[in-house]
Amino acid sequence: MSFSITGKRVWVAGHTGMVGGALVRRLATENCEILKTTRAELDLTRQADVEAWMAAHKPHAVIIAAAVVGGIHANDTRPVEFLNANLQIQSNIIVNAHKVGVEKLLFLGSSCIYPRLAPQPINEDALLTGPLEPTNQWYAIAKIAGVKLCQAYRREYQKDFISAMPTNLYGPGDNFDLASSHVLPALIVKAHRAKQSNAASLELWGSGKPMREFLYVDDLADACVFLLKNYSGDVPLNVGYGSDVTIRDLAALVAEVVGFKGGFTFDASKPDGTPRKLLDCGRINALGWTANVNLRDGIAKTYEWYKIHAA
Ligand code: GFB
Repeated sequence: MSFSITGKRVWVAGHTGMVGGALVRRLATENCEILKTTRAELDLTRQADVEAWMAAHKPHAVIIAAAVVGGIHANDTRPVEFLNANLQIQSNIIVNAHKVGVEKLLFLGSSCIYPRLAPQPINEDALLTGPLEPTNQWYAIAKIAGVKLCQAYRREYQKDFISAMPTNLYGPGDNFDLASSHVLPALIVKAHRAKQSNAASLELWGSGKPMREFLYVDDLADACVFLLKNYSGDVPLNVGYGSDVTIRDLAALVAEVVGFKGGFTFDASKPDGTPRKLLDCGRINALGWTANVNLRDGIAKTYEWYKIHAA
């Protein structure tokens, strides 16, 4: 079953974020009208405001890229926001999408919704088969609820609401604040500053041994548009890059791209998080989508963006 977005109003909820920005870039190449709302115009945690805005603008399609997101430390220390604000944002949008007759909705989950020790690479069927990683359980529970709410609308009201599970993302528009960012932008900042100050080394959190898969955000945006058009199923589909690296090897690659020639130290007081989370992308690959931007090129593009906009 295919869905056409030609001539349709597509609301990118969360367009000021990294994922939303990439979606706007990608949708600009399609013949559709992109609806956007800033936080000042519409607070997505306010149910009545979301209801009024959606009733007034009646989007045909919605991509939920709005969420409270952050790296391992932010997740671990701000559990209320990661659980409650995400539940509010996604519920307000999904419930009202049904009310105003949205034809297609794409909810974005995250690879951290899978059990901490899920068999690798992680198949979609691993969902809810074991305990979650404690550092991001709050965010994971909210995202699992979003996936389930989409499935519930499919079952009870035959709505074409689907979900995708992206792996760890990075790219232009990322958060480069060391206290709340994910590892890849943090390493870009640390390597850039260490190079500028001729430091002998830069510090990594944890042991450097965990493995992570990184997907360039424009690849995710391309996958989202692909799924909007070509996927209509109950199963939340994994969207990944296809291979992973240790945090230590990622740091070496970032250092190479940035031009930092020093060494690395490790802060064992910081958590490692999940030992590994590599997604099995067999399902989306079989539909005809694969990632395009390799990790080195993606880091180089992100570093260029950082130097211009965030350094
Ligand atoms: O990207 P990250 O913060 O989150 O950390 P997760 C990944 C790994 O990099 C962890 C290590 O083992 C960190 O200890 N790391 C090393 C660092 N140096 C640094 C650093 O300077 N900053 C950061 N942030 N990490 C998140 C979840 O988990 O993944 C979210 O908490 C979300 O909910 C996201 O799902 C995709 O990959 O561990």
